[in-house]
Amino acid sequence: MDIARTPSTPDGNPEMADAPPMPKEPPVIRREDYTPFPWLVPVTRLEFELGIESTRVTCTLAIEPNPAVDGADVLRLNGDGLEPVSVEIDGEGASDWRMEDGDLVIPLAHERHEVTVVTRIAPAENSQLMGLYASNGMLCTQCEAEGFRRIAFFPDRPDVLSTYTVRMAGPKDQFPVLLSNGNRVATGEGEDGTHWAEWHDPWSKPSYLFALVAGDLVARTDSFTTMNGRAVELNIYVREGDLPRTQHAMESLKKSMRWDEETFGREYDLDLFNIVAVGDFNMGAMENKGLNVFNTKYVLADPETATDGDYDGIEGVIAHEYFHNWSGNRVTCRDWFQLSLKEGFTVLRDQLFSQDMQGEAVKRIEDVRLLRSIQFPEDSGPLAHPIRPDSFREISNFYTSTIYNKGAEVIRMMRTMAGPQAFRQGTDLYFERHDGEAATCEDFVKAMEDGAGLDLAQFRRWYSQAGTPKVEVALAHDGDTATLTLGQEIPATPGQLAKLPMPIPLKLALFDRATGKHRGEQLVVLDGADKTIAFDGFADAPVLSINRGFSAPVSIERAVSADDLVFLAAHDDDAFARYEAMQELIVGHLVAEVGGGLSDTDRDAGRAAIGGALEAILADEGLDDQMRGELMMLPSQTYIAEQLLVSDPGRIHAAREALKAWLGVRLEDALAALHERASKLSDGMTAEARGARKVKTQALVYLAAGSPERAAKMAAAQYDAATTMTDRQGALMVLCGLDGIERTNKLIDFYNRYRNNALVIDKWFSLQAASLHPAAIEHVKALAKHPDFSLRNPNRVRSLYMAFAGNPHAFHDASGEGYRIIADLILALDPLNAQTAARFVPPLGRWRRVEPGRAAMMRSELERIAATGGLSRDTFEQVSRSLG
Ligand code: B3K
Ligand code: ZN
Repeated sequence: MDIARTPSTPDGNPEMADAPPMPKEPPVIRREDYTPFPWLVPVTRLEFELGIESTRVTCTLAIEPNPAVDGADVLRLNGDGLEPVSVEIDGEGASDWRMEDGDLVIPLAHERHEVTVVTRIAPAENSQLMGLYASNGMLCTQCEAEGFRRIAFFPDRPDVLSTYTVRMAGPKDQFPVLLSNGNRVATGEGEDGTHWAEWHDPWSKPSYLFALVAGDLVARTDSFTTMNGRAVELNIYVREGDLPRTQHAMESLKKSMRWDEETFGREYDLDLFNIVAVGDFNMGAMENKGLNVFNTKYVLADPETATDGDYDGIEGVIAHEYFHNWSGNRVTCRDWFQLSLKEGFTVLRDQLFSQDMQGEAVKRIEDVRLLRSIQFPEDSGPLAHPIRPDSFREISNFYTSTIYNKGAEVIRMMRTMAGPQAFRQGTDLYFERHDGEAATCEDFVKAMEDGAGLDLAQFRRWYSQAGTPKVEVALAHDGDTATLTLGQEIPATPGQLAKLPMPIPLKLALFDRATGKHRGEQLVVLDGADKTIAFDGFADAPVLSINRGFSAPVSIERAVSADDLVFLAAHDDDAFARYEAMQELIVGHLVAEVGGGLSDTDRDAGRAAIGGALEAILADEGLDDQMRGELMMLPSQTYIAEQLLVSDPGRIHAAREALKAWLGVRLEDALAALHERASKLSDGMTAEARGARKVKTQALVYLAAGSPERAAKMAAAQYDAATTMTDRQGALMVLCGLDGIERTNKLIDFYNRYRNNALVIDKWFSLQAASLHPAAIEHVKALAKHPDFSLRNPNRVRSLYMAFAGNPHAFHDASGEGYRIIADLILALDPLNAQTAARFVPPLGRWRRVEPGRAAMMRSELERIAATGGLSRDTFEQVSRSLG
């Protein structure tokens, strides 16, 4: 069957082409305009007099001319919302300075100077959570990308590296713990119950890696001895009471440190590594040198309150931030257009680590599912951009799945083409060449060419071209020869209409239908617009398994029979390809159903093929339950919509639910038996128990669609018997989608049980907002008024509204109310936390790909936002790109 319905251009509904009036535009920053900073700042000294309401900052910079720049007659120090209290040059008070767009501009001869500027900031008023802010009585910082300029005037750009000494003083009872980057070099007591600490970081770093934490915290302490015998003290700082939930994070940290030595030869380079968990945080975590700051979500876990997914998330994020110590900190980025240099590479490193910790097959499937559900839609919509963008207005908007996840896929392809050993030679050379520097993506590619021995001349296009390539695949058979024809097309994206072909590494195997075996996997690189390859010695037409392991981040388009897909779903020895065959089988069926409508005969045949394949998966004793759980998963509604130029979310939802219900009825006994078997194995934290929990909830998902009353009873029993959050949350998720007393009872029970645990109450909000319940919109409106809801906490905002925006039947409700709710949220949140507000624009920005009735409503909500005065740069940029 053919699922080739992805659009070549991102525009769908041409009758809605008028642009709305726009407020004054923030400037566009372009990659091609890069120039080095005229000054070097070898030494930075910061002094903080800490207070929640008011903090005084004294920043002293030793500056000297940058020999790479001809001359300069001013020093421009970036500031955002700062006023200088005083300015001193070379020890003398200065008055010859001016403010320009928030920056402090000082006329200055191009020679060595010492510049001291005092500022006063108000952490308690900082709701943006960028710069220095207060969270639950503690003070902490977030500086990436441009937060340092909210603390002190500074050349706040990643290519200005400096060594920092930080002295902080404050009330001892309020801030018993005082932390910054590097090593604590001195401490002392002050007057009136104050104390102070001085920290020195010997490693030169950009301002975005600066961090400070002051608060009433306790630590889990451990140690690690590096491969060269350096003893490193490890601390994870949390609020008192949370300490018992830090063990998994600490284990993950130690595993990450060992793995990076063994796999990439990277050793830790300080005597101390601190992590601090913070409840109010805009994202997952931050890799500040020697002082990582984490969202509590990625630190705290025990089986009672965290799911298996949460455990994996913690392991992955701890590893990611730790790995940045080399890919990001020791080698940083020249400018923010190079963000994928550190993020794509570090995501690949954390993916490889998690594959080694958890098992390669399932981890790879999870990573591809994430890529397809978030990055593919981004790459085919109005916000599409290359992994090395050419321009932006607000860099915070470019911490995207494209930069992170597609960036990782691009480096993974280099690894696939080079092989792991040569790839390691490439990364060794990259670290050796650029240690202590601010580098570019080009530097990375060059090191790969020189170190790994690859020719990447054409491959560089992956850095400059946006859009998910489509690869047309056809296999012909004649006599003894199977002939494979490959062709590629890269869809147009905003600002990029014509594309050049890119090298695409495809792992493939040809299966003998009779034996169920193949003759060995091959790597074929599609290095032009098309390619034809003949395979001899096939008396019968083989079955093609292609893009095994998801060797390239492309969309494969081919005519393939349901029989071949059923064959691959049962026989392929590549776990990803097996999963992919199931997905392809189901997507093909649902796209045909939603697109043109299936005849009764074709619907029956399609369902029978899917039902048979799923039945075989349920019965396959050679499969472990983790993998069985993956194979049982239906493709997401987003992924199905992605196959269609313009789609009706209501129809996709109905068709997907109908198939689920049909499978639930057809396989009721087998699903119930699986649930019963798995229930006996699902206690504890072993891989077997985790697999058992996964298939239990998967079984309930189908049963809830096919036999809701039976499923409600089973889910309630699972909830009551649960010894882990995975089982309890899985059961409640299923109940949330059903009507009845069990739903109400368990929701009340869950809330009362965990009312003092913010991370679990986040789950309580999410489960209701993401539910299949027909009244999910009403539930979300009520939850927004719940006393535990607050716009000031990003985790809580995401738990309610991101879950809702990702709930297709509710968000796309035909009334348009879902769109209104998200637009209202953006407008209310924008003045408080622009970065988080702007993250809610992309769901509305998909309007061109939605049927005209809903598209008009989505677009008009975007126009309503655009017409509002005083939007942040973040939201302005996302809304204008989405309308443009
Ligand atoms: N580097 C940080 C992300 C900072 C985001 C700023 N808006 C976390 C990470 O990717 O590791
Ligand atoms: Zn990162």
